[in-house]
Amino acid sequence: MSEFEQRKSQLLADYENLIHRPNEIATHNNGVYTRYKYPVLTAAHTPVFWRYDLDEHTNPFLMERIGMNATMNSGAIKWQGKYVLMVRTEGVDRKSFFAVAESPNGIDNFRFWDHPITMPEDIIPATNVYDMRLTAHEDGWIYGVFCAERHDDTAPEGDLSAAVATAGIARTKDLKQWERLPDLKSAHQQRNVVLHPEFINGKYALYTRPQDGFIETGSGGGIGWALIDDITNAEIADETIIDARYYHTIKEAKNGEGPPPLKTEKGWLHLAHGVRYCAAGLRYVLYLYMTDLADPSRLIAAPGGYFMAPEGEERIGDVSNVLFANGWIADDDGRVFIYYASSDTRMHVATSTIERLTDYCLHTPPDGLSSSASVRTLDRLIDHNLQILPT
Ligand code: BGC
Ligand code: BMA
Repeated sequence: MSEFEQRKSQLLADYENLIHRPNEIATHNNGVYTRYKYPVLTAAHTPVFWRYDLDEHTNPFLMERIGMNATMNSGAIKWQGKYVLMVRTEGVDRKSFFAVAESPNGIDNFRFWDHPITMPEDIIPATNVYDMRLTAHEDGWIYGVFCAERHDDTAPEGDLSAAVATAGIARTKDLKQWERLPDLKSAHQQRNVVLHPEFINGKYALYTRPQDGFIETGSGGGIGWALIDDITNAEIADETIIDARYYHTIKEAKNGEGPPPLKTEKGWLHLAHGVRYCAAGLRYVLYLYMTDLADPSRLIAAPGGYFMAPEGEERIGDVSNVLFANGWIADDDGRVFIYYASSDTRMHVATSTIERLTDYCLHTPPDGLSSSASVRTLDRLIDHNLQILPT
């Protein structure tokens, strides 16, 4: 066998081993969720035939021709019995695109479909698209709402970082062919926009995240809520804040809805991210909250603090100290698969159940917003426990 052929078979064999590596439950368990030892997707999980030209005539050195940098912030859906991720895949050229990876069990054996998604453009093409939320809407379509980013041409000459974030909207019946609808019209820039799965008073409902600038939310007070008359020409008329940012909390600087909320007997269960500033930059953690079943814009539970924060290797990556989630899947048996990305680099899964997550939301003490309130809350639990524990 030629050297070329040998390396090629090695590459393909290593790849199959990686894809089929069984995942394992991580030992540490706090009763709320279970982490897994291995990421479910990394850049190395993208197909070999995306990265290498496998033809000896055109690539005699068997070099990587198109490098992949990261697989992160993925939408999720149970689709034809498979656990499907809509992966934000990022090339070494810093462009993100969407690609589907599916698994038979939700925790390992994720494999990419042969081709990435070809997403039709809106009237003004975007430079970068990312962080898609998949919503199976009761109107029968599967919607993908994602961030569409363009350079801000009103910025002073030479400022190449000024950008405008809008919500791109597309829909599909098969996750392959997409119909692009016009981007969301909003008085503010928008990132982290999510479509609610049900009609509310006959209208589409969006979780929004108004922001004054591309990075800074400024006057944008948190996660918003807006009813939309026509999804094929979506425009925000009124927007109310349903989950506010707050001084000296995990969501002081920004917050944003994660995946579409899950409907439970006790209310809508929401997964979101909260951001705070620190000397190391921005720190992104995940948190949960619940809203009323009949009125999903009414907050009914806000457990204090974070639900998950970066741990171990999760803390390090292209943008370190970040957990971000925009996909989860609830199975009929109540199991929940939480797909989260660490440090803008790789995808992980954590599992839990609707029962545990709602219990967590309804019985975790809320943030008392000061050190003395935190001590009072802690003392109540300590006193309760000391009555139970043998002296
Ligand atoms: C990046 C996103 C990031 C955003 C704000 C974009 O250019 O692609 O990952 O969230 O900037 O920092
Ligand atoms: C953004 C998000 C994500 C990213 C995060 C950290 O604001 O929308 O794309 O994971 O910052 O870089």
